[in-house]
Amino acid sequence: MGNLYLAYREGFPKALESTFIENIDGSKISYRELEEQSAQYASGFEALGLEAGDRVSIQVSKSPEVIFIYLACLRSNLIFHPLNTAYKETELSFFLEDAKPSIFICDKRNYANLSALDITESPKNIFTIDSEDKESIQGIKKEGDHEVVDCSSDHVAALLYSSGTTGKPKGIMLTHGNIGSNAKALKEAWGFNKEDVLLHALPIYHVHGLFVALGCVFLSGSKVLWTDSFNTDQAIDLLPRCTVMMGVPTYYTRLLNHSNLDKDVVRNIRLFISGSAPLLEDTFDKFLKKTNHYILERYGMTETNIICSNPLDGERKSGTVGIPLPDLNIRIVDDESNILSAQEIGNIQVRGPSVFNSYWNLPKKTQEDFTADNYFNTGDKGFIDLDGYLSIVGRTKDMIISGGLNVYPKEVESLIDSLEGVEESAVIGLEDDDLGERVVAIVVLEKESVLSDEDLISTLKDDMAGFKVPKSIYFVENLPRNAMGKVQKNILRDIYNEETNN
Ligand code: MCA
Repeated sequence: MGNLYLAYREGFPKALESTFIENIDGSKISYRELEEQSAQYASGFEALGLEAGDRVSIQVSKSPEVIFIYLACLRSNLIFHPLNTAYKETELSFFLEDAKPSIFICDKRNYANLSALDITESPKNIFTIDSEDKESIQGIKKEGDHEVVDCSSDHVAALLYSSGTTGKPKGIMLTHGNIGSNAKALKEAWGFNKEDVLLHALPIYHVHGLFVALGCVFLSGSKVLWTDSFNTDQAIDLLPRCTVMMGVPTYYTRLLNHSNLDKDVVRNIRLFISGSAPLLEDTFDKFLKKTNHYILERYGMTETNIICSNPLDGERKSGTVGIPLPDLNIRIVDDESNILSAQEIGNIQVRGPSVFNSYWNLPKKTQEDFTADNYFNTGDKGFIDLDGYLSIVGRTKDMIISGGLNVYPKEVESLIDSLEGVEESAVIGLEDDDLGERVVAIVVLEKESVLSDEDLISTLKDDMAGFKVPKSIYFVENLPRNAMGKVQKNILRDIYNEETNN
């Protein structure tokens, strides 16, 4: 496939004046601007001396400028490294220390705060995103044509981090081929075409909003109605002008709670897609009743891109994530690696062109997570039914999915346990009508400690992205443990789900 930019470019409309993005204020960005702006940034990066494989880290609010920079990185064969805007200094320090970018682009607010970062070597070039600043990245742009750098589909296009059940977050390297092959498969699977108008309310620092949503748009030359974040009123206003919406289940439950959601609002929609977290059958059923639409649920992860999808034509089975995309092989194995038959529950493994090859600088971890025949262990448990549809029934890894964002209890527990006055903690996910699961902590305090839940929560907020911070804290004398001394989180989940649901 070569450089992914060229593959995207082939999908752009012939008339480059066609709209790529329409903003909420009615202003528009054409495909021609997308092409010109990405060329100018790419020339600017090259003039700064950046070379193939250098990292460009970016932590800024959602804006079309980020898309120009993403495409510029592809054009110049640089590695795009987007960061969640919720990350605090400690988290950011880790990512910059690990990725060692040549360029870091941040919001003005964070630029003033950079001295607080705990890193041994600062990126050589640090810019803000805002055009008015004298340190703005926009100042590097160079007018004129840019020749897209030739590269193979195995070159790394993006670095995205995922935390883990133990240790520090791992950088997942996604190649031009990983991202491009998946975007092509999804465009076909979901029937994207140039008449489509996508409601884009997702963040663009994850696979979902960046590669899945925009990949389908680029390859079909369709249009995006663009919002900075998911706001239910805004979505209700925009939906009549859209043909496709992609979102996490929280978007759908919030739409269902809006009094104006009805069949008329969705009259032009041909497809609602949900992913990043399990869609409850109740949400699927209520949405069908309210709108006549069967939400299409699909399954993916940062390491693999999208693996399975319910069909565009054919039965969308609620409670399943559909069938594997073409070229992706899925198998269910037991703990001894024996391959299981249909209907049998086991560990989900996947192999295919969209699956990453290795973690950034972690060869041993990469080896652990792949089998000898190159299947990736997803860490999810599930089964394939007799029609070939996959259902996810649990996880082997201790992870919470809150509003489509992964939270690793171990990371939150480590921070809580490091606080003065805390003896130990257990972090669990409880059922939540809005977020699917919400993070809560069960904490044992040291004898004399007078810490309150508010104290703990506000301290945690200083050092950790808000979505990871427990929504509530419960104090106990002891944590329940099994004979091996392991905390029995299932018991805690039962107790507190019951307590908070009544
Ligand atoms: C924000 N907050 C959250 C979350 N988001 N708390 C728990 N879980 C969350 N997901 C907290 C903030 O810290 C803040 O706390 C308060 O909620 C309000 O923040 P705000 O940003 O206004 O929240 P929101 O607008 O209500 O956002 C919730 C959201 C958003 C709409 C569900 O998180 C979202 O858009 N999620 C989508 C994530 C996504 O794209 N995931 C894809 C990754 P305080 O008030 O205390 O400060 S997975 C992926 O890419 C794979 C490949 C896949 O399969 O898709």
